Amino acid sequence: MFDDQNLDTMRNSGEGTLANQVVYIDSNNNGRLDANERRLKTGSNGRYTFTGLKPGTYLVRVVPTGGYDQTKPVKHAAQVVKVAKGQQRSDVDFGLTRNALVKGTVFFDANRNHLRDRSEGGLSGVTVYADVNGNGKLDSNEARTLTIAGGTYTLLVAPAGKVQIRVVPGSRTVTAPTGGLYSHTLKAGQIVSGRNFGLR
Ligand SMILES: [Ca+2]
Ligand SMILES: [Ca+2]
Ligand SMILES: [Ca+2]
Repeated sequence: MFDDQNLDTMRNSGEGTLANQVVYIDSNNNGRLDANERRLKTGSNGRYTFTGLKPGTYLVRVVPTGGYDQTKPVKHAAQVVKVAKGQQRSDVDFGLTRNALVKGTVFFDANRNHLRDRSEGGLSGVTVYADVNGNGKLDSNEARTLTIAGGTYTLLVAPAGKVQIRVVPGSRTVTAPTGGLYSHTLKAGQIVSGRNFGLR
């Protein structure tokens, strides 16, 4: 079990393991932990081990706690594990996260119509940030990112929660969205796209 901080469903360098998360064998495949189903908790190294399984196919799931939710497998799917006689499997990993992602584009709104017209390009090097305290300013403890070529950005909100997504317009003014911000209450593991900003 690993801490998928950047929600990419892989364990990257710097991403640790998660202890005390419940793993269970969903014998009746109802997506819930029922009273008669085997379960255990991940150890301090993030590992779990079910022993004494008969050959067969098992659905393994997690019950994330502590503000985490599942990123791997995607869409809260189970790990489907086939076990032959005498076989050991050590590759049945889960990714969980407490974070959320917001994606979008910052564009140059040349005609100030609040929309991105075909001729209007993206702006790179613009700061987009998570205004956690809602004061309209980028504070030192608030997550931020820079738009790249084409004006796109990916902002990691850690941990997920209530947030306003804003840009630092510099010498420009924000023409879109109306009010200059997006308000969200982000859940762990949530990815929100299309949060675009216009600057002029
Ligand atoms: Ca990752
Ligand atoms: Ca079940
Ligand atoms: Ca702020």
